[in-house]
Amino acid sequence: MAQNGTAENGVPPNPAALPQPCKLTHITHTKLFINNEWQSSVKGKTFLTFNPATGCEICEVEEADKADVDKAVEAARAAMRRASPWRRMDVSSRGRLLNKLADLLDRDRTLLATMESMDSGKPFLQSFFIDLEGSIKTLRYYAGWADKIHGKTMPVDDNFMCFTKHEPVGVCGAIIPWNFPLLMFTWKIAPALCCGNTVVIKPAEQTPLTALHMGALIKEAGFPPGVVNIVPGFGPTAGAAIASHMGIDKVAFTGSTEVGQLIKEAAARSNLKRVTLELGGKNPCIVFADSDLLLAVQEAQKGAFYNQGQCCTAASRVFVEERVYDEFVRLSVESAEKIIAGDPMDPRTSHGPQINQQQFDKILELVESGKKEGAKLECGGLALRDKGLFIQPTVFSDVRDHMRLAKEEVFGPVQCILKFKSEEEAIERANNSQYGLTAAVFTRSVERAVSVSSALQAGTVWVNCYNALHAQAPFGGYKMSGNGRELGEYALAEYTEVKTVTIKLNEKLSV
Ligand code: NAD
Ligand code: NW8
Repeated sequence: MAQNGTAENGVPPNPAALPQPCKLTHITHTKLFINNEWQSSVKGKTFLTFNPATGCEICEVEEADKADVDKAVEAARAAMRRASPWRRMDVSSRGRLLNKLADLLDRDRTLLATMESMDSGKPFLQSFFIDLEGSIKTLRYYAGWADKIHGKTMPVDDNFMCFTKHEPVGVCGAIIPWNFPLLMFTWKIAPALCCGNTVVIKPAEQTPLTALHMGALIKEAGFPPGVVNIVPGFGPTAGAAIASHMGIDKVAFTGSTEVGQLIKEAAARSNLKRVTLELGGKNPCIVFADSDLLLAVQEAQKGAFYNQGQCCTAASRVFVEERVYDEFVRLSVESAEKIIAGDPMDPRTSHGPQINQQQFDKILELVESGKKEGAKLECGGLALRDKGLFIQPTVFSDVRDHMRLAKEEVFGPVQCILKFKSEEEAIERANNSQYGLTAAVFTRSVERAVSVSSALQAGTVWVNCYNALHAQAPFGGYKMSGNGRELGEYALAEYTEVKTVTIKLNEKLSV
């Protein structure tokens, strides 16, 4: 079976054999999670969260503001204090707690996938098979690291013993987006916790529900109070309070480049807290004439439309070699027209709604700009239905590098196809961007795969595949796509301070 729950040949599998969403008539956890307790916000404010497939409200959630972030930071600092239960815990027990949390996600998998789909509009089967799977794997991967984080001993001279310890940074702030609410939650907390830090995390205002359910699971797993604190709220209030907080030692952010710049500035102006950023991309996908063309069409399409195009990894500039260009466009359009959009809870659906009106309007505006600037609209380009925020999978050919469609992050289901003649030209144009998150190459030549992937300025290069993410492999951006790495062993460095201890030994007898 393919990752999105449809069979590899495009025929929907027998729906009875697939997991089904559960009936969710009541959301249990809607308050702030601070010190392992459910708390009302200081100002008593709340906000609504909506189902983007129907436009209906789901529930009201307590809204954190600066005063609530202060309380969360106080709890996180207390949990970090010398000789606290968290600090004294044997390191392998930390790993056991993370594995226990993974077990609880597995137990509540249907509930979490249903909640994630209601709140974000993702097709249920994608939430179930991709987001839940990725979240569980991320927790288990870092659970394994908890008792393997150690320093080195440096031979200096005989009069000293010199070694390093990898200590936790302290209180880690995290600000996450709405496109992968649960997955990003685990990408932030898992490496932070396995290194012994404590966390104050703000989910996106559009998608607070799975994060709040995680609060319940974190408590049930047995994490001590204050180790993870969850403060749902808005960016300019709760988010900004995290970025500029004097009691937070590091902040990890995933979201837009503009907000990433604000976070880094606020971090610099407050206490120079460490910053890791995972921002946007305008990711090139280069298809050579010697590639398996059907595979390239399928993967580039998955890259463009996966999660309704709302991925920082979206394949938004597909460069196709002249000789196969017409065929690639024809096959891409034929395949895009077959994508089934609709109710995210229906197992046949692989395309859901955009997250909100603002994003929906921005995407349609960029589609208009493409038409005006002379790109060729091959299919789609319209809103679907009168209810919910659906946009047809859209394919543009004849896109040119100067067009807005080729420069701006669309964050919607819009595939832009561009033509190239030579390898050198493709590399140069692919790199001609402020961004550098991911890139993909389709070719049957190993030599070409190796040399082109070396030439591309991107944190991840996929060869003959797309969106192939693994908990073991680092992920992050070159250039304005971000700073630092998430996942893999590399992420541990972002969550540890290195302490050098130098011990003077007794004078040795002279020979
Ligand atoms: P955003 O950057 O505003 O939101 C991401 C997170 O940052 C949210 O939790 C938000 O509350 C918070 N935030 C917003 N303003 C803040 C501030 N001043 N200080 C601290 N935190 C703040 O993204 P958006 O407005 O939801 O989407 C806009 C565009 O961002 C999208 O069209 C897309 O291009 C990009 N985006 C990228 C990703 C990604 O995965 N890299 C995810 C979401 C959005
Ligand atoms: C962490 C993530 C994954 C995983 C699998 C399949 C398709 C798309 C994504 C994905 C551990 C193990 C597996 C995906 C996820 C996040 C972004 C973009 C694509 N992740 N996957 Cl930002």
